[in-house]
Amino acid sequence: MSMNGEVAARLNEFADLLEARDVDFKPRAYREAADTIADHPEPIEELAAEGLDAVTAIEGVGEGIGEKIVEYVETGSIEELEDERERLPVDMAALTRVEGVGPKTVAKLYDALEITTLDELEAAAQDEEIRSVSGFGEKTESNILDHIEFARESQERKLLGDARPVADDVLEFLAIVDGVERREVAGSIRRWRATIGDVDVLVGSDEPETVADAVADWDRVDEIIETGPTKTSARVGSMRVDLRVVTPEDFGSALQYFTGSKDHNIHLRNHAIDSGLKVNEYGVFDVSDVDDPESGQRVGERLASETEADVYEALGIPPMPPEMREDRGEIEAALADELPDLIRREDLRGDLHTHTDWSDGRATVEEMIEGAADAGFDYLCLSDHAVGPGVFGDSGLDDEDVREQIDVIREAAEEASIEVFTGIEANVDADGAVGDLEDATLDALDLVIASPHSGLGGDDDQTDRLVAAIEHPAVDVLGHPSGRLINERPAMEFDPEELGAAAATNDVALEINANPRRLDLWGSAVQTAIDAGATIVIDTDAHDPREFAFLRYGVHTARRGWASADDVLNTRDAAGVRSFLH
Ligand code: DGT
Ligand code: CA
Ligand code: CA
Ligand code: ZN
Repeated sequence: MSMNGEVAARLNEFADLLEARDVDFKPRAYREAADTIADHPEPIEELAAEGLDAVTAIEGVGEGIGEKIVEYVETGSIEELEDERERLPVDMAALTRVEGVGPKTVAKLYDALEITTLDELEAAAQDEEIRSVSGFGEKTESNILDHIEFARESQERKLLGDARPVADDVLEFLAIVDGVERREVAGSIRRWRATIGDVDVLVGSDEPETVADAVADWDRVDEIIETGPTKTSARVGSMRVDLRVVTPEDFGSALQYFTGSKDHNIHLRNHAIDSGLKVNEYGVFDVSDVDDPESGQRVGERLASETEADVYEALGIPPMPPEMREDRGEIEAALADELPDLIRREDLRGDLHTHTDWSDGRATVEEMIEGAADAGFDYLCLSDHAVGPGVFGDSGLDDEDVREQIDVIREAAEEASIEVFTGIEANVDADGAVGDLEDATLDALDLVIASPHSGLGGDDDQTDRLVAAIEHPAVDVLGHPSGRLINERPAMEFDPEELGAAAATNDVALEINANPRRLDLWGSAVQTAIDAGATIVIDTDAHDPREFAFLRYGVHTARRGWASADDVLNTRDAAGVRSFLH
């Protein structure tokens, strides 16, 4: 795992501390550098090891910032940052996660009330102390109370995109450990939840000590948090990994139990009880008519434990994929023999939302096309940002740029082994208007994505805004519909059923944006939208060919939404996609 995220966090903290004491310009430069580094494909520690020049070669990283990065990689701290922290000794990252609380607010609350942590902030709001600080009122106070829980959760949960690679590495490591007969991830990571509390790993082995010793010696482990005969908890980077060892005979029932979700397991257990059975991490037991004469308790014959499929079958329930186990109707569907045939990675034939260096992408038109071909796609849509308000500075394409780019793409497409669609990602403004290009420009393109990028802060329902965008005659795809950035910006409020119905009526596909910071739409919203008749499209929003690898997060999110291949636009061939487009 690279240090890019960690370095970005330090730079952001530095920016916040500078902003807190009213320093101009610098905070913005630090934040932009932090964003670039967070997304940078090369490990920052490797560049720092090469020297300052390699670091400042990254766009937006000047000498001053570069030196701090090298200092951090070499020494683990930044002297100037430590000085700033002394001036304002608060948990800046946590406090500014509260919607509406910025660095300057943090500084004022520290000066007036000595608030340094989320807990102290919550206590002060509950005790009605904040309203007494000059410049604050009851509204701010209740706003803080409303948003503190989101802030707390977001500091505890990791992005799937950061956790999954760790889980993959653990599995790969276990493959060569002596005594490991079976191995699998469990918990939220196996269900591909968008955020992960900890990474659960299950091993089937008759030699638990050997396995525990091997894990403790693994060079990726930074700390052993606790270790016992059957469970080891370790810290790998910032991730907690819980590894349990069970006998190979118990592996299936343990896997079922530790995969969860908790709600799914509770429902399953109740179903078992109704059938005179008992289910736990050791198996399924028949307890209908067996009494232990000594204790008077019922004990039962073990019906299943070795494989997960055995466990479900012993309960009379067809097994369903882990992504569905959220107690959203999957047990009822299984009992009715109505489990959907979920989409798989290999069903997808192309990517319909990507960027190039014409806007804020990092690769050329040709590099993106080549990368898509290498990723095995049959087609690709290049959909750079259109001009308009949002977060892209002046990088968006205007009408003339679009016309020029269409020619460039057509020319590149002639050389390409895959089909290339011309597209644009236009901004959905606060009223749902899709700006700022001429209708003729939109009509000249193969595919138009409309995505909300601005006006995302509000709490009120945004269904009408999104439906208005869907109803725009040129729009083919609604991109990352909620605008959420996981742990950073909450999703806007909308009714997924209404959205799904509008999308179905207007032949617009709703996106699952596979970028792990977004995963937008998410499982439950996808499920509702599909039920309402909507077509889904799974896109990477790649800004670089390496980001085509995000696709798997989109596929598993679609599976969490019970999507089958038929529900997803980009399982069709290029001609099929074309016939869907306006
Ligand atoms: P996370 O780690 O917060 O992202 O979510 P999970 O689902 O991985 O939860 P975790 O790590 O606390 O526990 C792993 C699994 O163990 C969970 O999905 C289901 C099972 N489990 C844990 N506690 C309970 C419980 O109290 N009752 C039942 N039925 N199952 C539990
Ligand atoms: Ca877990
Ligand atoms: Ca756990
Ligand atoms: Zn995009």
